[in-house]
Amino acid sequence: MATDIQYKKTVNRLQKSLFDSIRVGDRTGSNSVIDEALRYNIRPTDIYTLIIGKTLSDIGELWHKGQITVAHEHLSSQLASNLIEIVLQKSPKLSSNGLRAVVTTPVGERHWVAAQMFANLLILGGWEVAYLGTETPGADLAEYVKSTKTDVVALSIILSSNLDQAIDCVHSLKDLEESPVICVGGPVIKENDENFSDVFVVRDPVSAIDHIEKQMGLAPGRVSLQEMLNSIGEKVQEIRKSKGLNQESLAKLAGVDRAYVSLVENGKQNLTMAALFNLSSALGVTISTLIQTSTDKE
Ligand code: B12
Repeated sequence: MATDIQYKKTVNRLQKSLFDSIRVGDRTGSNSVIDEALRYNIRPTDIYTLIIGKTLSDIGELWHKGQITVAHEHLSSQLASNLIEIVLQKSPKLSSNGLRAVVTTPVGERHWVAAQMFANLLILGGWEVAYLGTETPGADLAEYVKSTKTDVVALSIILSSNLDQAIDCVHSLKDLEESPVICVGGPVIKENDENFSDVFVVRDPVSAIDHIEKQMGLAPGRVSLQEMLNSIGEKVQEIRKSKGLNQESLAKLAGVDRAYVSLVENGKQNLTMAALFNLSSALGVTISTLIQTSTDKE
């Protein structure tokens, strides 16, 4: 199982490769970096924030220092947008939670990357999401939310000059008879801003989703089938190695093929109850040890 250190090293390496590819506008190269990240089971949130987001900030620094033109920056942003969608298409999604969200930015805010990422993270979490792109006026946003019976609205604000328009959105939404849960995020927002009272003001997308889901009464720590299979595979491999067994010997003890053990360890085998029972007995642990996910432990 990848340790935290290995995981972080892989994330840093992939971020550097992505920067090198995106900087020269290499679409194929940047797609392969994201494919590799998915193969290494890097979490979508980390691919978004630590790999793609960090790369765009680094590209932004070059632009800021006048080392690249805005044309280069635009190309980087377009490539990033494509990668954000690839992660969405290729990652396991939770089953529908029956809730609707809208994600957008207020008028004046043309930075869309964070909003697109947040929209996709909600989709992966089982939400039905309308991502409206940028610059939705408050009154129109409220009208849309009312007509679609939207449960949650998330706004991304990157420039402080757009705070007034964000406040306008919040007021329009709060004036609705059935006002949605509102969440605003971005680098310039302040938790104690009285204009955002009764609004979730959260910078980190993962805590934002946790907050929203708690507010909506959803059970914490839901995982997809694929995440569960990956977690079982990692657990089996970790315990097997700690007992000094190779895949062959574990297979013999559990009465299965070596190839089966390999598939299980790579999260590629949808296990039956009998297989789980045999593997856990061969490893000398209970079934619940194997099926406990990292979220259960937190
Ligand atoms: C790309 C980019 C652009 C592109 C935007 C297109 C696009 N791709 O979205 C373009 C060229 C259009 C642009 C224009 C401008 N930009 Co610009 N841009 C950037 C750049 C390089 C990357 C932004 C980005 O996508 N970052 C990656 C994302 C993932 O990070 P993030 O936005 O910070 O979001 C994270 C958190 O803040 C949070 N978050 C954000 N929103 C939300 C929402 C929710 C609900 C939650 C929970 C969390 C959350 O989660 C994200 C993940 O961790 C940044 C540089 C940088 N260091 O970020 C400058 C930057 C943001 N831009 C800046 C500026 C000044 C401008 C311009 C005013 C420049 C100009 N003179 O014209 C214009 C303004 C345009 C406008 N009206 O909006 C400044 C902002 C400084 C400030 N705070 O005031 C920055 C920081 C560059 C700099 N160092 O000066 N920009």
